Amino acid sequence: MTTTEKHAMGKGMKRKEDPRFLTGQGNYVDDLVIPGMLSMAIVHSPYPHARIKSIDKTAALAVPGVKAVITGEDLVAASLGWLPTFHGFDKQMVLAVGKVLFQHQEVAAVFAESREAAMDAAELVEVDYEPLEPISTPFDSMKDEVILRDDRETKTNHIYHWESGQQDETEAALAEADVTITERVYAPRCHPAPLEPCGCVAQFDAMGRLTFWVTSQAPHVYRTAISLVTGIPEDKIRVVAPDIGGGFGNKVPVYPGYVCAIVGALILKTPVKWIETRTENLTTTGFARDYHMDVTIGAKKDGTVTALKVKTVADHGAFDAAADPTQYPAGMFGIVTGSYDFPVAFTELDAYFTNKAPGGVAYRCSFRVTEASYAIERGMDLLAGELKMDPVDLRKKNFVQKEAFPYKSALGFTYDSGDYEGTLDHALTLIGYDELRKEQAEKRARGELMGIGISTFTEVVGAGPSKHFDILGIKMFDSAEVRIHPTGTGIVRAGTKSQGQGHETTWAQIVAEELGLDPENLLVEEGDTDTAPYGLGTYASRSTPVAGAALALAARRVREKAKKVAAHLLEAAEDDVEWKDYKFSIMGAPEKSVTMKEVAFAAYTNPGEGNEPGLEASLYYDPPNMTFPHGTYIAVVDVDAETGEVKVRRFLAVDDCGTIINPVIVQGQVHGGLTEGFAIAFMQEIPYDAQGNNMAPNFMEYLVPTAVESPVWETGHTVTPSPHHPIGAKGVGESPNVGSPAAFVNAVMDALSPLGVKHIDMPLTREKVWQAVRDAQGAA
Ligand code: PCD
Repeated sequence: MTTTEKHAMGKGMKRKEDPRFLTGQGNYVDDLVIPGMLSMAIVHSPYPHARIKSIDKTAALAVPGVKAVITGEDLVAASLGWLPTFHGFDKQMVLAVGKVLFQHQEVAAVFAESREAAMDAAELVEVDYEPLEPISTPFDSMKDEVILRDDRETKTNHIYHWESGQQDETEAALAEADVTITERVYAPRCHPAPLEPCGCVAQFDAMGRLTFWVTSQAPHVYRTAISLVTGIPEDKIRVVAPDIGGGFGNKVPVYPGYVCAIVGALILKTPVKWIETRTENLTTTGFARDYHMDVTIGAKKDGTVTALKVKTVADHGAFDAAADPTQYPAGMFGIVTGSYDFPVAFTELDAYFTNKAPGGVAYRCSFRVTEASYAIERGMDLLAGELKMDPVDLRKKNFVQKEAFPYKSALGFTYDSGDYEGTLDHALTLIGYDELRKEQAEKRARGELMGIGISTFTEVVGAGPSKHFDILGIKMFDSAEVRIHPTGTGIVRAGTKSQGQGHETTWAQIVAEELGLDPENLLVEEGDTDTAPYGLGTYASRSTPVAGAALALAARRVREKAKKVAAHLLEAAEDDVEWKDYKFSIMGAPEKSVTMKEVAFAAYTNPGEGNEPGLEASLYYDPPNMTFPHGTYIAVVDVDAETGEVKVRRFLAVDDCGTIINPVIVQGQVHGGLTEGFAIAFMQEIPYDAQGNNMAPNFMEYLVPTAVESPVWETGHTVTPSPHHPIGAKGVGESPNVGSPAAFVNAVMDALSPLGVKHIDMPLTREKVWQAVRDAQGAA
């Protein structure tokens, strides 16, 4: 077996980047040390809503080593007071001027010779606040009794209304339905909480060129945004995203700290580093979810669904900094019809400002897909309960059938491919569903609470196409460049940026497969805007669907070029040469062949008359559609009625992400995402009290599961390739986070169903479960 055969597509090659990560030798932003570099610290507001009467810098400036303190007024004077948010509906104050709008909002930035001095001085910046009444819920906000944003022309806290689908038809179908269920389900405010918080280093060189090292999931977009905000010409900006310790959507937006660091480096003429603290990360940077969803499903007696209506109230905090594509204020929430063939559907959403941190980032989901998936998968279980049907039978009755693809949903998406029943059946066999139901019946007879929860989700990932998707007007295509060196090794670049996903391995495997080369010797480079082709970055599981396609096609371009050289080496007409078994050979005479390695050398030494020397290609890819991965997740839980403790005894995830590039990486992606989904279902929330205080500003309150708490994950796969992707691959990184919360909650509700408990909002903490059991017992 050649190394290509051993390592190319579909093989579980070990991650090429891991030796560096596993030996503590990654290069993160905070590892960068430049002589003379200053440290920046930020002053945060203790109040969620207050007027700023005055700011006194004197005591801070007196701290030894402190070089400067800047405030919002200083930035406004330099026309840098506001940041555009990525989808373009709103803007965000860089440093507060006049009023603070959420607890921990950035009020001033301090620059000093050491991090310690900067932090000490930040505590000495004296801000005189006049506290105002805060608004902590969108339901209070919508009354418009107090208008939070005086900078906006419209005097209301309502940000936007969005709707999709057939309202009248849906209402009519619901009125006629034999059975309807309605439930308000809340996807609580949570936070991506990457292990490495956000940070940056800004440096101007003698020629006035800015190099900006930053924890960014989208370096090119940052370069353009920085140019637009600061007026620095784009050619005078280099953005470098070095190794990143997890992004999860948190590192998509541009944050106030970045602007302050650049301003500091500019005025103080020395490099500036800013590294967030954990509390800053949890309290000021992009939160996720905070959607209150009223789900209504109508069905016939036999369980056939006839209509879906979902009405959402969204809490966007003080600024609408959701990182959604311009035309999609509620992201891809339209996937809320899920895997089911709803004849009609209607969804509407209203978003409001509150005195909470801004954000609304796509935490491991393609912009609000997790919320949508949770709503429909909970809804289907509630309907099954109402109809007294097994949730498996209800789902099977309503699945979009395998033959129906491409399938146009009632809310307008065209699903590319899927086999929902096949995947569900595979999962039922793997987990031994019938046996589990038997066991459950026995336990129930003994009064024990065992639950089985199912989620058969469909996702939409891989934005573009560019006619629908853009960030700040920049179209959501992606790009790749493949250069093969004379000795048959090469360098591969893409417009994406790994934050741990393993692109250094999978991108090499895609190119190796197309070119018959060894992926070990294809260096993958991402994240430096001076060298990478322009791309929109890595989030929304878009890298494989978009850049992955660009890589395969760029490699095929290289192969076309190589074919001409091969024809010259084989002394044959180009039309008589074919690419087979990772080699060029003469059609009908396979013994006469040349390898890509031989061709690569010839491309630089003996390309042949009329053939262009060298062996490289670059390509921009605008996908014709998105990809629609799906899966069946099954959770098995035991609930202790006395303590409210939920034990997740088993969890199986069967994913279908089309053609798999690297099964080991895919499994790792699924394990990681399930652990996050488990945390969201059972322990994580960023709640605000009625006074607007953030109640989970650190890891003592915001719980991150370790290996000790996490269940053992079982995985499986089915493969339904995407028909429009050059290698048939769909995204997978987000699926476990999208599909699992509903499986966990459905399992707990199934366990509690004998008591008559219908729904508890996440996180399902012991206390909440215990309380629900008590209330149910009390009522009985
Ligand atoms: N794959 C394979 N095959 C298939 C698919 C896929 O192999 N079929 C693989 C690839 O290549 C890569 C991975 O896997 O490596 C992933 O992919 P995707 O799905 O395409 O994705 P991406 O784009 O690359 O990435 C993104 C994602 C997201 S979205 C998130 S959140 C998360 C995930 O990813 N993040 C992270 N994962 C992860 N991991 C890690 N480690 N880290 C991190 O941070 Mo967002 O929207 O941002 O929220």
